[in-house]
Amino acid sequence: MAPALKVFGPARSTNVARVLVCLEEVGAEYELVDIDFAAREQKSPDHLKRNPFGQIPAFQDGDLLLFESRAIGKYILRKYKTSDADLLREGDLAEAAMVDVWTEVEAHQYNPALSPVVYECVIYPAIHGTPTNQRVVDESLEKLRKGLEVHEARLWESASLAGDFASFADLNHFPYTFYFMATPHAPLFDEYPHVKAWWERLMARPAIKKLAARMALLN
Ligand SMILES: N[C@@H](CCC(=O)N[C@@H](CS)C(=O)NCC(=O)O)C(=O)O
Repeated sequence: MAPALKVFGPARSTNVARVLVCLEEVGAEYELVDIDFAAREQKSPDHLKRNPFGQIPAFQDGDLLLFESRAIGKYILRKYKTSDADLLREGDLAEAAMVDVWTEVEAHQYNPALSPVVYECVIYPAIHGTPTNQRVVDESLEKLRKGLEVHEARLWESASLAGDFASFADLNHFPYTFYFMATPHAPLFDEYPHVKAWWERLMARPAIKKLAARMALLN
């Protein structure tokens, strides 16, 4: 029987990978349904029912259709929470709040600074064949340095972002940082030893390792 959960979009897409990491962390069965970007399938009427912005990922659990990768991730972690896989910490108000804080930091501080470097150095050259816009990269790296100082200070205090436990907030950093590490700017992380050590611990998680192997680099 086909698994009840469906994720729409390829595993190499960063926002799809964010969802898949959560599924792998909880060990849920799922079906990955490809969306053909060359045929603009993401804008097709069928897909717009799943994601009204015509984007990936989309997610289906029976009659429930969801979009927005972070919201989908939270749904999965809530539904399949166990004592071994408790990545939202909703049983503890303060811990859950710290997971929320660092999830917001990833979405609104870290990702907007780091992702343009990934688009300019990895994704646009691979998909559109366009050269890297160095001005965009330089401006983004400057913002990223400021953000990494905050991460460094936090990870000097605790092993992971929300506390001394791995959480959804850590996982969310994985997809774009994974591709950032394939750019010429990866050595930037060496300047932040606690961030570097945290990243290496994240990369050692079995779910992350599995996804990293599937996110075939776009070259
Ligand atoms: N905030 C959304 C962003 C989704 C997004 O940007 N998806 C991109 C691929 S990574 C997409 O579908 N782009 C195609 C398009 O906009 O037509 C999420 O986290 O799910």
